[in-house]
Amino acid sequence: MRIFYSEDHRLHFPQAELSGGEFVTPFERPSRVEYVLNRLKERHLTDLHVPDAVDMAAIGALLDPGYLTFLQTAWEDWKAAGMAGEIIAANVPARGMHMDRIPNNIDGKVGYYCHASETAMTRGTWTAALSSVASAQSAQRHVAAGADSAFALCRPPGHHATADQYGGYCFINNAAVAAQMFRTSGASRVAILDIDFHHGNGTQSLFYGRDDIMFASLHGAPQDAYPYYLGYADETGVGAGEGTNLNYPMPPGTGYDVWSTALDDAIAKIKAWGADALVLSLGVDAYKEDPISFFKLESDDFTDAGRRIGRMKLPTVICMEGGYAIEAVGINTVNVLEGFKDA
Ligand code: OKP
Ligand code: ZN
Repeated sequence: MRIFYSEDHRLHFPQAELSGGEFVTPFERPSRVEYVLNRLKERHLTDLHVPDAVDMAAIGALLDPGYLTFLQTAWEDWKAAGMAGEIIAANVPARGMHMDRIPNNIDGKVGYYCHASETAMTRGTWTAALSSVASAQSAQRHVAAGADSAFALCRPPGHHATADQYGGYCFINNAAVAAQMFRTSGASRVAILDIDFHHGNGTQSLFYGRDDIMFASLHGAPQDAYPYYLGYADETGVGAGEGTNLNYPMPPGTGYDVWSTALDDAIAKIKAWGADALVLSLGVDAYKEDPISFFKLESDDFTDAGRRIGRMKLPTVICMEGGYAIEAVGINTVNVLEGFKDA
């Protein structure tokens, strides 16, 4: 399996994440990637490639141009305004306020384009986010050209990012861009399966009204887990997209029995729908030791999950999302890949 990965992810490493009322070292940190790379090497998965140059047009086809310009220029504007620290949203347009008027002031702009203030931006965030989506794009092109699958070792992750908002450690929705590129390269029906512990609110929102891209997500129930305000089972799509959004929210303590039943159901529905390509949003934070999640998967369960997904026999782009029990992130991620390959 070809693996796409860029060192430029390192350029995104804010000093701080707002967590529990204090600033902590971000859970989403560069060393996560080191653990995955080391484990890939240990398991002789060494077909590593630097991604091709980013295809901005393919990103612009899906995301808001004003948002992309904001991401590109935010650091410069923040510094020009005399801000001493990293970019952190301190205010957002809340209930009863204007949702569609973009302030000129950078502090106002940041809140307009952000939905979760735990996520800081720093000097290299834009470059890192572009390198991450470039890996997803190269993986998609490799699969569209005939490979069974490819792994994009994306960092920062993407599934919380919408057409015009960052948050939840995500800036550009890598999986969504890859899915849209599958449409452009000839697939009629593309499914995105999201097994990260957190609901992929960004991916859901991008395709909610569309019948050509199905989204299925297994995640911590929004009553109990970030992103809190989306991810309920009754969110099934709208208009033409009705029936192509599948949410499987699950409660604290959920283990592999229940989780794999949801996975099987999602897989059956994706197959029945007739998907001809798959994008897997691969987070491994459903692991029992994950510091910010509450499912109880064991490392071996990830191998089994990979096998079940591999049995779909669909052309598949696998995009890295979350996973914060850093010692185990490599093992769990590579377990999914190995299960997938051996299916
Ligand atoms: C990103 B991905 C920690 C709270 C963290 C944001 C979680 C983002 C997860 N105190 N809230 O889906 O793994
Ligand atoms: Zn997650």
